[in-house]
This record gives sequence, structure tokens and C-alpha cells, in this order.
Amino acid sequence: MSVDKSIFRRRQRQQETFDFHAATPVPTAWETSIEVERYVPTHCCFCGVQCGMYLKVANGKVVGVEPREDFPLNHGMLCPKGTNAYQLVHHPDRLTQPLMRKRGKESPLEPVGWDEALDTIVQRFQEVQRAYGKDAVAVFSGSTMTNEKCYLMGKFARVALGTRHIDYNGRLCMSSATGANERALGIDRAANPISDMLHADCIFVIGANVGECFPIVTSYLWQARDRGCKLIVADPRQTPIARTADLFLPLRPGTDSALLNGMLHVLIKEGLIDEDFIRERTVGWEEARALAEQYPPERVARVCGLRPEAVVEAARLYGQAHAALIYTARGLEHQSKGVDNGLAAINLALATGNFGRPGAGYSTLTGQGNGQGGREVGQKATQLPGCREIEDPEDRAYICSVWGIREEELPHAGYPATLMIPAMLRKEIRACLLICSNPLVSLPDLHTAERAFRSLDFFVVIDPFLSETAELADVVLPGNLWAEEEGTTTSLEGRVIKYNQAVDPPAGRQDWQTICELARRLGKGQYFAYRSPRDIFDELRLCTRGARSDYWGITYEKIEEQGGVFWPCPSEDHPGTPRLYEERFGFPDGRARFHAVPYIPPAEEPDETYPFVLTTGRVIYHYLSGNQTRRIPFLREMAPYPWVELHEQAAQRLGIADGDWVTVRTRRGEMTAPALVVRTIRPDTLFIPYHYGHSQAANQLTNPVLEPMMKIPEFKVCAAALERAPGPPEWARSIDQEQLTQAQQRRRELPAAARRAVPQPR
Ligand SMILES: Nc1nc2c(c(=O)[nH]1)N[C@H]1C(S)=C(S)[C@@H](COP(=O)(O)OP(=O)(O)OC[C@H]3O[C@@H](n4cnc5c(=O)[nH]c(N)nc54)[C@H](O)[C@@H]3O)O[C@H]1N2
Ligand SMILES: Nc1nc2c(c(=O)[nH]1)N[C@H]1C(S)=C(S)[C@@H](COP(=O)(O)OP(=O)(O)OC[C@H]3O[C@@H](n4cnc5c(=O)[nH]c(N)nc54)[C@H](O)[C@@H]3O)O[C@H]1N2
Ligand code: SF4
Ligand SMILES: [Mo]
Repeated sequence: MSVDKSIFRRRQRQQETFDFHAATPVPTAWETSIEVERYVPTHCCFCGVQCGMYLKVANGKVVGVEPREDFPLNHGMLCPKGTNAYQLVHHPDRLTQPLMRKRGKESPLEPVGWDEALDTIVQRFQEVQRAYGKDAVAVFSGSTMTNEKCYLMGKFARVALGTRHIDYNGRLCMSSATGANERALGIDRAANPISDMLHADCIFVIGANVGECFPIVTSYLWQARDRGCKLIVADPRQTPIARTADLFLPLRPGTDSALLNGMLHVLIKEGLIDEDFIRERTVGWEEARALAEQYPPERVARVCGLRPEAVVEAARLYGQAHAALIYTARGLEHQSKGVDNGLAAINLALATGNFGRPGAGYSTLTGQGNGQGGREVGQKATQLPGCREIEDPEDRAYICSVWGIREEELPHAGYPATLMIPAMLRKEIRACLLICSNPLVSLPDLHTAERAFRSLDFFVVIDPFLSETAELADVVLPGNLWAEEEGTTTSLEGRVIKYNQAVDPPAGRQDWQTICELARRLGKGQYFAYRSPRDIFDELRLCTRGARSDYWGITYEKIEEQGGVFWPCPSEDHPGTPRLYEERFGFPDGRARFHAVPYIPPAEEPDETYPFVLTTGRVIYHYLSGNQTRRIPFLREMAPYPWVELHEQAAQRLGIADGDWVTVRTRRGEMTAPALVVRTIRPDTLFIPYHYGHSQAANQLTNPVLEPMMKIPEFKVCAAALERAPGPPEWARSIDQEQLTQAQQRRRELPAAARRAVPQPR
């Protein structure tokens, strides 16, 4: 691959003057004199923004990274995770051989050859299936991997194993938004490209910490504001973007639909709705309007813990804009009413005619690297590739025709990931193959989840690193990383892009090869006779032809030529579809649906025993379960341990000082961590970052209650008690005291700026 190196020199010069990058230490490999042989164009492996990057290869190794200026979204920017991601590739912790417990559950994991590992897996899966039926084996998949692999997992489960139980970690992520999109708009994708932010007069961000979780998108928010766009932020914590918002709404966790209904109430009262749009392009308005009448600002303010005038002001700012965007993320979606919350947000956009124009729309900010593609290509319990329905006779028949199987052979709907846990405990699911997820950090109520995985007769994990979950497996197969394969992902915009391979995986196999080899040993090799990821992609394209997420017109070449292609793209001469709903919504009648969604409180409300609301989420330095980012020295140093964020009023009341050890207790469990006393969180709310495992895991505390339709857990709201701990917890005793002091110092320094600069919530 020949690349004009002058752009890199220019880029490096820019970095010297650009604050954002100055804050990011330059990895040492950038400074060495190694002669770079190749610059491999690819994308970041972490979040859904999928920033374009070059991996720098020297002597057969990935030695560094450069941001790509030619990718239309990040334009030469990367966040701290992106600049350090390359350090995973040759990390000493990489698994290089299969590991197996040779003498039963109590024996240690020992290195074995691939043949022995694969034969054991096949033999044990077959034993379980013979004794207890095909559905006794489940597949638990993930979305931070390519479309090709996500697609392959769905086909592997249904065709090679013949089980109906396949689902994935997106269930824990944006599945509420999927539910809302499907019910109200008919298409499960962001309505707008991110660049639409530059055409908006108002952007309403609710439940999304854009600054820390989608850092590169933040630059679009700032540019929009520079052009006069108003920014409204609703979050129980004053996140970095909330500090620059025109209006900050520090709402009580779990009360989003009340706020949104209240805003609709004001819009109606003040005549800020678009009656032509409602009449011509929607159905169900009368019911939504009637319901909104019951949400006057005074009532809403009481429920949400806000001032009534703030609700009115939010509605005015939003309703008076010519073009307005709403962005939601997990703050609003990780709730037992997550789908309702999404529907209530969509109601606002529909009532004001904010769809199908530049700068007008509603989108969820999809989180995982391939969180968009992963939810379309058929690794969900009820889904076939292309967002087809597993219970739809036509969809079944079509996919069977592509796969070359009989309709009776295709299993029906299985359990969503969160319902696999009770099924394991009931011994209904007895074996599991898990890839690209670390549920023993990421599932709610971890003590129960751990019992479930331990109760399996046989458990296989495929991961590049020994995760907390892999520690429990009977066989661990080394997985590959993004730098070690070719394949596509679909970014949070709905843009299909492509990873290119920089180096070979250390264990000699790519995941798709491992899966195909397992299929062959299960006697189904004829259905998995791919020679490359491209073969898999071409079959995926065919599966999606004419379906809701249509990739038929997208080829590897076209992705490279166009800098990505937005689906739907029904034919090779079609340019792709950056903005949805310009003419019609995704239902046969072309109209969107209003939904009347009454506010229902979270499943657990504070009481005398558990007086706080506990919420959980992310920090900029770590990605999800932390199994990757906790191994990268710079990221680890910046946030080595979890903490408990609380307001100084609460701290004073309980006699807690910044840095004290505190214990948080809920109905599920307890954990001890240092207190971080701030003014940037509601005084009734606690926050713990969830990127840590074992006794440092926030999910020891969280409520496993599920949203009824999509079965997503309520990670964002549960009742909790807080007290000073008598001393450090076990985990702190076993680490170097000096390291701990340094970490606490750094943690204090981080939000110190925030503590000084907090304007009072308006
Ligand atoms: N640095 C980093 N970036 C990431 C990730 C990561 O792990 N680390 N993960 C990626 C993934 S998979 C995802 S899903 C996204 C997640 O991206 P976000 O959803 O932005 O991140 P979270 O921290 O989970 O939650 C967002 C905000 O919700 C707020 N919140 C809590 N409760 C409520 C509530 O009841 N209502 C409202 N309105 N807000 C509430 C929290 O205070 C928090 O600021 O990030 C992606 N990007
Ligand atoms: N309390 C609380 N819990 C949460 C959340 C929260 O906000 N609060 N957020 C939830 C959300 S939004 C999400 S998305 C989930 C995510 O939770 P997880 O599914 O646990 O996410 P990851 O940490 O990305 O796990 C991916 C695993 O796959 C491995 N991996 C990465 N790439 C590849 C690959 O190409 N091949 C293979 N074989 N393995 C690979 C990584 O090493 C890692 O161990 O967590 C959820 N849990
Ligand atoms: S914003 Fe997301 S995709 Fe971009 S560099 Fe950071 S983690 Fe990677
Ligand atoms: Mo996520």
C-alpha cells in the first residue's frame, strides 16, 4: 500500500499545536527511529465513531498509529483510546495458544494444541446436545467485531449447532433504542449523519456523555455551537458537554419520559408543533397529545427534580428551532422503561416535524465499534440477517434459500442474552460458546451471573486476552484483534466501513477460521466453505438484498472509493443513504407512529434503607469491561481503579471526605472504593464507573430487572446505601500503596478543574 507520507508529517506538526492531542502523551513508538514499512488504513477498534486511523507497521509489527485525515468523520483526530489502541496488538498478555482444563472443572487452564481443543469442544457440545437437545447449547456473541464475524456467529449457531439460542452483548447496550426505532420509525439506524449537527439550530442531548464516550463527536457539537446552535443537555451529572450547554437539566435518574412528555405539553400549549407534518407523515397523534396534557411543567418538575421554568425553557429552545436534533444514549436507554423513553423522545421530533431534513432528526448514539452492524446481521435471538424476522415465513424462506438448508432445519427464536442467565441456572442451557464479550464484568447482578456461568457443564470463550469471563471457561481459544483481519463494520452513523489487516494473529488463526473449522468438525463444513472475509461479506450482502438494512449494493471496493457507504444501498450504482426519512418512514404506509407513553417510575426507588440512586457508566480512558484498556499502560494509569462519585452535600452529611474509603450497598451486593467528592452530580445520586472486574465491579450492585420488550437491564437506576468504610477493601490491600496514593492523587486532580468551574445548574 503506497501512501503519501507528507500527510503524516503535516499531521504531526498540527498535533504540536492542537490542545486535544497535546493532552494525549505520544506513544514511545512514535518517537523511535524505526523505519515504517507500511501505513495500513483502517479504523479504531473501540467505539461506534470508528475513527479512521493508519496502523504503522515495521518489521512485521504494529508500532504506532496515525489518524486518517481522509475519513470524513474524524478528519485527523483520535481520542486517548484510539491513540493507544495499537498497544494491544503485541501485548505480552495476548493468548497465543488454546487453553484447556484437562482434568475437570477444578483443574487449571493449561496450554493445548488447536486440534485437541477443537475436538474437545465438538465432542462436548455433541454430548450435551445428544443428552439434552440441540437448544441446550447457547451462543453468546458480541458487537465489537466485524459484520462478517457477527453474521457468521448467527449462521454458526443456527446451521452448525442447530440451536435457537444465539444473542449478543448489544442486548446490554442500545437495544431500547432498537425497540423505539422499530416501533416508531420502522428502521433501526441513526436518522442523520453526524455532520448534520452543523445544520441544526438546536441539539438536545439526553442521557449521553458525548465528551467522554464519543470524544470525536464533541468537536461537531462545538462547531455547531460556534454557528449559533443551542445545546440542551439532560443528565444527572454535569458531564463535560453539560458545562458548555445553553441549558443543563440535571434530572433525577429514571425520569426521562416525564421530562419528554412535559416538553411535549409545553410545545402543544405554545403552538410550537408542526401540524402539516403530523397530518401528512404520522399516525397516533391524538393519543400522544391527550397524554401530554397530563404533564404540566409543575408536575414534571416534581418528578424529575428540576425547576418548572427549566422544562418550559427546554421546550421553547427545542420547539423554536427550524431544525433540531435529539441524541440519546445509554443514560436514557439503560432503564426498565428504556423503550418508552426512546418513544417519548421520538414523539418530540415527530410533533415538531424534525425529520428528513439537514439538521433535523432523532438518533441514538450507538456505542460499540460495530454496535450498528452487529444488530442487523442476524446474531440476535429473533433476527435473521438484514434485520429480517426469524418468525416471518418469507424471511425464513429467503435466508434458507441463501444458506441452502430446508426451512424445518432453521431454528426459531431463542432467548435474549439476559434471559440465558436464568436458563443456565435452570439447567436448560448447559453449554455455551462465548465470543467478543466479557459478561462477568458487564452483566447486572454479577454474583447471580457468575453462578450461572459456573453451573454450565461446558463453557468455551474466544478472546484475545484472558478476561474475567474466560477465567471460568473449560476451553479458551485465542481470538484475533481488529488489526489482524479484514472486514467491515457499520459506524454509529450507519456508514459501512472497512478494516484492513496489518499483521497476522499471534495464535495463527483468525476468528472466522476458528468458527468455520468448528463447523467443519461438527459435520457442517459445506455451509462454511469461505476462503476469506470477503466471501462471507458477499453472502451477507445477498442475505440483506431487499431487506430493511440492505447492503446489496455495498462492495469492499466501493467502501474504499467512497470513504464508507451508508445503508440502505440497494444496488451497486446506488450511492447509499446518509439521511433517512426524507420522504417516507420505514412502514408500508410510509408514516411514523406516535406512542402515548405514560411516565412509570424505575423498578427500584430510594427508601430509608437505600436512600441514594446509584447510576453507572463510563470514563474516557476505558472501554466497556476494560479487558482491553486496563492492559494499556497510559489508560490504566489514568484510571486504575473504580471510585464512587458523590456530591459534597451528601459527603458532608455523612462525614465523608474526598478520598475516604466508602462502601456502597444495594439489594444485590456491596463494594468498597474511594469517594470522589464533586459538585457535578445530583446530591441524591451516586455514580460508579463500571470498567472493572471481580470485587471492583459496579455490577455487583446493579438491578437485573429487564425492560419488558427488549430485555435490557436497568444499569442506570437502582437504590443504594452509602457509608464510610472502616478501611481499605481486600483489593486495595494487595496493591502497592504508593501506586494507590498516586492513583488517588491523579483522580483528585482530574475533576479538580471541574470542581472549580462549576456553574450552578440553571
Ligand atoms: N470512553 C468510552 N467510550 C465509550 C465506551 C466506553 O466504555 N468508554 N463504550 C461505548 C459504548 S458500547 C457505549 S454503549 C457508549 C455509551 O455512551 P453513553 O451512554 O454516553 O455513556 P454512559 O456513561 O453509559 O451514560 C451516559 C450518561 O447517562 C447519564 N445518566 C445516568 N442515569 C441517567 C438517567 O436516568 N437519565 C439520563 N438522561 N441520563 C442518565 C450518566 O450520568 C452518563 O453521563 O459509549 C461508547 N463509547
Ligand atoms: N453497570 C453497567 N454495566 C454495563 C453498562 C453500563 O453502562 N453499566 N454498559 C453495558 C454496555 S452499553 C455494553 S455494550 C456492555 C459491553 O460489555 P462486554 O460485552 O463485556 O464488552 P467488552 O468489554 O467489549 O468485551 C468484549 C470482549 O471481547 C474481546 N474482543 C475484542 N475484540 C474481539 C475480537 O475481534 N474477537 C474476539 N474473539 N474477541 C474480541 C475483548 O478482549 C473483550 O474481552 O456492557 C454493559 N454493561
Ligand atoms: S472516538 Fe471512539 S473510534 Fe474515535 S478514537 Fe476514540 S474510541 Fe476510537
Ligand atoms: Mo454499549
